[in-house]
Amino acid sequence: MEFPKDFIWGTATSAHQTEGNNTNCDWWKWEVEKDGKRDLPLEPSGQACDSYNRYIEDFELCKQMNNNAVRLSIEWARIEPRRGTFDTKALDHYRKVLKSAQEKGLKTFVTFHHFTNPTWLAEMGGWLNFKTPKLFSIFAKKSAEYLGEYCDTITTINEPQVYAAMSYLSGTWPPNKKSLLLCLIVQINMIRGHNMAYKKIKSVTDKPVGVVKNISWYEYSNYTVLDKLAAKILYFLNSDFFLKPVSKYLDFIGLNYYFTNRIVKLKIKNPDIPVNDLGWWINYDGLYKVLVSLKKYDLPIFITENGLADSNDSQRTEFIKKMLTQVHAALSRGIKVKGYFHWSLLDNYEWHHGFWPRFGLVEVDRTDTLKRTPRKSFYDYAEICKNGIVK
Ligand code: IFM
Repeated sequence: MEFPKDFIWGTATSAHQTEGNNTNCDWWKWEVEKDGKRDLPLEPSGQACDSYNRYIEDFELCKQMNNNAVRLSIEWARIEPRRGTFDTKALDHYRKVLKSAQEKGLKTFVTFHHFTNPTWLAEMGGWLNFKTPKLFSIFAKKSAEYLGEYCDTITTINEPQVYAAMSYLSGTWPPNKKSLLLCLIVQINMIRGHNMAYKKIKSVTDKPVGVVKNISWYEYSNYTVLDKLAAKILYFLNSDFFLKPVSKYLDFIGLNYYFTNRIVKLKIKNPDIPVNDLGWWINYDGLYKVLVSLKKYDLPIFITENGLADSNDSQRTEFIKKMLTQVHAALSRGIKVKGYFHWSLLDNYEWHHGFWPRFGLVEVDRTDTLKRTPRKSFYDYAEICKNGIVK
């Protein structure tokens, strides 16, 4: 299977999960304030992968993998440590980081919000506050002004609905709320936040701007017609419900695909195999189906994340090849898929799970050295990226 010559090949990471010592954000506070009363997070992010300092080494790994792009995020809490105060040192740091990626021949796909919020924002109610979309758009404009030159592509918010559900519905992530209403308000504010940020970013740069949406596919059993109905409703809620209201303000769609859910007798009941280390059902054709469903937007699509927790690297190469087979099938059907980013370059901080799930093409030694060691799948992916061919 041959991919187009200009296809984007990369890996993805985020700031809080890799940089280390992201002390000024809500996640850090939640991690260090853990007392005996709660189990989560399993461990704090601490120095994570120390990518704040080791970014050059990380980009060298991307190059070694024949990638032509890299996806990463900048940290709002570092750039705007106090409301309305922008830290030029932090902006200069990201300028250096992005410039160094570009100098290595990597196009930069830069996300402005990836789950974490500055503590001052969290203290005023975070994404529940109707002022937050505006505040986000101010931060986004400032970042685009300062860093736009070094961003090839910008994405505003990463997985807004995952954030809303984990933080305000299941209550797993800070601020640990369990309310359908609050979850809905957060989604609405994130829709507003994206639209406002898009306009503000576009006023200072002509770089393409999109959003990153996690979309799971929903299958259903033949037991009852209600399963079909439930699957359709759930699919709508995790795709078009968010995408439709932002679709006027998108130059492309960033798609994160990890798994499919199967509805059996109105419950999610997925097959036991194949699964990754986190128990997520690996279903390849779900990716194809999601891509087909996005065709109606008639926008370029980048797979901004796709990957698996696989500590002994026994499934990763096959996973990548089979997912890319689905991407290729979508391309043959005229769907404008422009690139693929594997999640992740490195083993990193998997939020409330801590560090045990291993998503990296590169293993990170969690003893104090944080030594990076490419896994076999790293070399297999490098081979694919080299010629844009999947065998
Ligand atoms: O680690 C996360 C990432 O932050 C967002 N998308 C899914 C990944 C794996 O869970």
